[in-house]
Amino acid sequence: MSKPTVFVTRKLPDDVEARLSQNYDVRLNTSDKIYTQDEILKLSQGAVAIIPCHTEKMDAALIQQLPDSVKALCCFSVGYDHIDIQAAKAKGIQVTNTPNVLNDATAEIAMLLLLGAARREYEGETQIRTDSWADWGATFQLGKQVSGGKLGILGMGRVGQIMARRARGFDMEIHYYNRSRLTPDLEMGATYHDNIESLFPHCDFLSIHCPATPDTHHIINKESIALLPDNAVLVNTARGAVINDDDLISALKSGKLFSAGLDVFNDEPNIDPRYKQLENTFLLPHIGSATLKTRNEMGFRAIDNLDAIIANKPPKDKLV
Ligand code: 8YV
Repeated sequence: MSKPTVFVTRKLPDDVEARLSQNYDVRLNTSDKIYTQDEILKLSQGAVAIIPCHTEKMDAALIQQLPDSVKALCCFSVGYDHIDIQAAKAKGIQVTNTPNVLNDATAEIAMLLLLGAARREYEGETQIRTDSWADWGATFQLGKQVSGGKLGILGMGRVGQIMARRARGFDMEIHYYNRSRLTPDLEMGATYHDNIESLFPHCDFLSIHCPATPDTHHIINKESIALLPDNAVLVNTARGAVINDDDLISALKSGKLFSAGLDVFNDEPNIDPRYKQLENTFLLPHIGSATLKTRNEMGFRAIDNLDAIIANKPPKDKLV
């Protein structure tokens, strides 16, 4: 019997591609180019499933044109803002994601950004690399102390909870907003706020961990930034769409915010060039989940979901 065809939109780790090849006739993307929507449609012909990354925007128009052979979109990502899941549902296509397996890696990058933005990593490293470090000084390159500070977590899901755990290692006081309050065993002493107007004034540091949805679109804007204490540090490892770039850049320029650590942006990789001109930004190229261990686990999780769908069983991470 011939193997079902699966189209993988981007280059995945070797072990993931090898496991896929065992049971499927796989259309791999060896050059890792980003396909246009036309190419996605062409490469989907005859495929029973697609494994897309967040770089493939699968909007309603594209999903409606997918061949009828396609029964599943098994995302290689926890976020699924790139997929119109209602359009998929309407076409009878199941959609899955890869929750949990990237919690630790993403929280590591959030902590790196928090520390790097607070202690002015970019300026320090630039001086070393450009031979412009004059000398040590008692008032030279003073940063903002993280230990013992108040950390606000916007979105206390799986990544937010790990971030809180890591921050407790720095004796930080944790405040959070989430749609629903966590149970005390998960809250672990963190203070719950049932709206961001209540949360933001407590955030010497704010780390964003909520998904990009219509409700969270540009939730970081002039009005919400004004609620933060002066000199706050903002960290984003979630999605660029939660931030209004004009308003964040104004706050970084005016000194309202001490600094920002950003791993995700609007319109990646063509980010707002003004971020690169600011000295009080610490910028990374969307590498929250970029460890081999995590990328393998994401791939295996996507394959587990695919295997279940092919076997007519409910996939673990079914979105629709
Ligand atoms: C992934 C992410 O690398 O999983 C997500 O939602 O943002 C990233 O960590 C990327 O989405 C893979 O498609």
